[in-house]
Amino acid sequence: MSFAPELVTPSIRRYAPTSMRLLRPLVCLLLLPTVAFAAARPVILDVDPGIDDALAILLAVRSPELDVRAITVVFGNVELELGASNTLKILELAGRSDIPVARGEAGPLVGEPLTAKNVHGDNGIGNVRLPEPRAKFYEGGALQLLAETLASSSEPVTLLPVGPLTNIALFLKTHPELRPKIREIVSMGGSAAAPGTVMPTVSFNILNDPEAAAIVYRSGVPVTMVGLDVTSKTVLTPERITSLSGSSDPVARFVEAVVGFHRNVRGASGVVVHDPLAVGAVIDPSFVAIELLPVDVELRGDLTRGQMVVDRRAEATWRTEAARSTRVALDVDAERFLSFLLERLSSTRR
Ligand SMILES: [Ca+2]
Repeated sequence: MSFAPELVTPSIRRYAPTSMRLLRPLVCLLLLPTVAFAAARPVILDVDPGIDDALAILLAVRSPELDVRAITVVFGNVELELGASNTLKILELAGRSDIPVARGEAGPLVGEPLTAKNVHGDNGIGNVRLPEPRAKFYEGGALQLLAETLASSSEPVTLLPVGPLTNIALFLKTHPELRPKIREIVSMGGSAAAPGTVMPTVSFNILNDPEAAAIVYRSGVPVTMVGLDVTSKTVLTPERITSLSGSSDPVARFVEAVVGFHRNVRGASGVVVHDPLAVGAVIDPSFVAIELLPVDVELRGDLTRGQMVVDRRAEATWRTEAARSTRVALDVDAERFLSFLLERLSSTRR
């Protein structure tokens, strides 16, 4: 945004008559929103709130680099209806009820859904009570909202799924004609080498629908895995958020409360901000170190179903066409990202 006055001012100063100089502030004001909009990357979030989903949504809507066109909800940390209600509440908290929200799948393609209320609280957002939302859901459902949003976009849209990949997999299956409108998929879930969460080598999001993950990662659409290798290194502790104390900003108060939930109820050191890092990687890819690597999903195995298999051999023998479109985040500048996240979550400036 700061570029606009610098671009406009010299030409006016040099060529415009005195009367035109009076119009200069107005010209700048008219141009500023145009410049900001043109720079924002269109994204659609797919969420299962979820404390870290809530932080991811708040980061996205408070980041001028992103244009959040829609949010779809999937089962996961909590049941679909609860996660969907949480999404409306979080958007209302952020003053962004204008963003359409649609409900998607209530369970995986195969098997039964898992929840993680032991981590996120019975209500999914650290048992923090937010007002009942006034906004209504987009009634067409998640697949229709994805299709309409992509079809109506003049430029390819980035998909940001941070829950089980069920909605995205079904969308890729049912709307192959819209794949060219997907710029890339940046997904939180999986692990290349870090310990898993619910199983020794398996993350919650992938275990909750391995078949959906296989469809997405084998689709040939560019997919970036932002997994436990990087997200487990980003922990928002009470010590880190002392700057939020006493803030009148309702978002800052919410963040303080959910981080406190982990400390007080779970005895954890803080909130591992898995999902916000995927959003951060879209805003500024330099937060993470990403490599082009073949990735596939183990669908069998008593102990390994849902494990992401990342081929890091120097000469991988099973590189397929789809594998050439998969990338993996292997390292993160955690300190810089956490500072950035807190700055965004503690400020209402956009
Ligand atoms: Ca999530």
